[in-house]
Amino acid sequence: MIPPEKLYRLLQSRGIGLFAGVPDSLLANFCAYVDDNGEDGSHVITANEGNAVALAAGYHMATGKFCAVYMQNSGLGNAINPLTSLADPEVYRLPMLLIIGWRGEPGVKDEPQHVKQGRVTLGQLELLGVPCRVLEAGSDAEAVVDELFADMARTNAPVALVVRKDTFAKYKSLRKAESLSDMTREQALDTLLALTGSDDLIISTTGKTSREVFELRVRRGEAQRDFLTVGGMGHTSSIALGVALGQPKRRVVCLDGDGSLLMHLGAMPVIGSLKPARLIHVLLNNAAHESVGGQPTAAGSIDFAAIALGSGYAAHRVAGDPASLRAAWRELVDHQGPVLLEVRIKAGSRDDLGRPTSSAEENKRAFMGAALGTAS
Ligand SMILES: Cc1ncc(C[n+]2csc(CCOP(=O)(O)OP(=O)(O)O)c2C)c(N)n1
Repeated sequence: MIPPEKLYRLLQSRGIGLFAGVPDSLLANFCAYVDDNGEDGSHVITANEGNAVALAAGYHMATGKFCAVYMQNSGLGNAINPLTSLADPEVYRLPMLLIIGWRGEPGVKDEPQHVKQGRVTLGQLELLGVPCRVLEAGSDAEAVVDELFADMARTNAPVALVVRKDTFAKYKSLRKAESLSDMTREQALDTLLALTGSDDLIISTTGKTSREVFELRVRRGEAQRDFLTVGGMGHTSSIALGVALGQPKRRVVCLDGDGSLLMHLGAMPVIGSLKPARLIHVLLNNAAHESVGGQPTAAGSIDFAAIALGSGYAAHRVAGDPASLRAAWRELVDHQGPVLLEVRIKAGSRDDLGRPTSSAEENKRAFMGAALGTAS
């Protein structure tokens, strides 16, 4: 296995002066190392992967140096537009190194949302004309990096390092998680599920939130009927908006994460301008990308009341324990929406947390059954 430090130092020695990206579980040890060593401003966790590509473009133009942009391969979709119409040799020709975690690699068992993306990752890069090399535990990292930098010197455009599962040796983050409250996400979700009614339509966000919602339904002896946004991170609130527009009489509860909300924050003013009256947007704020290793988001110091109200939401409440959560819910539940309920939680989850046992399509059918009143 490759010690994260080794790759980090190697990249620095080849002219990488900035690291930027969105964390990935497969790259978690590397991301943690970068985070611990980027206090001097040489590391930025961006809201989405396209932002990181753009940041790399600006950094290169300002310094002549290069930025390493890390991401899960799911994030390639967010990056494709700035890669194709900004950094590409047919446009501005802006060099940068992409470091892409290869979830769903063919032959490696993974969750349904990663299978297609894993299969097409190398093909997507080829189609974009981005030279790429694969890095794995047994790779000669120096040789691979040198080949890639030779490609970058030749094209003066983006190149990619595609990283296989279990490539990096363990690295324990030195960062101390700052808890926004003592409530766990699972406690908050349990409290919220108890407050919702059987007629409410629930859409939950990517990562452990949806895994916990799935398990809580089992534990509560209730049928699965919530839409679990296992892929498409950042789009949960837009899915919820679509549901709210389609079913204006039903209460729609969007269970969002702070990383997810920030990824496509532009959805909020659109929700605010359309004013779906029965939409409750719940933000489970742990100020971290907890599902993929706990790397921080900017949400620890953001005034979500100002964002919500400034975006046209009708109200905002904040809660930090089950009692205040119940009180805030009571105040908001019949409020003319949309409303934002910010639930401050601590980072962390059960070690034995499982994954949905039903397929994504089964989940969709269960949700549609609840929405259309055809549930068995
Ligand atoms: C486009 C995209 N980028 C990155 C990921 C990897 N990913 C899955 S969950 C997650 C963190 C989500 O953070 P947040 O919404 O704050 O929820 P938390 O995990 O803290 O509950 C990330 C980065 C992804 N699935 N899709």
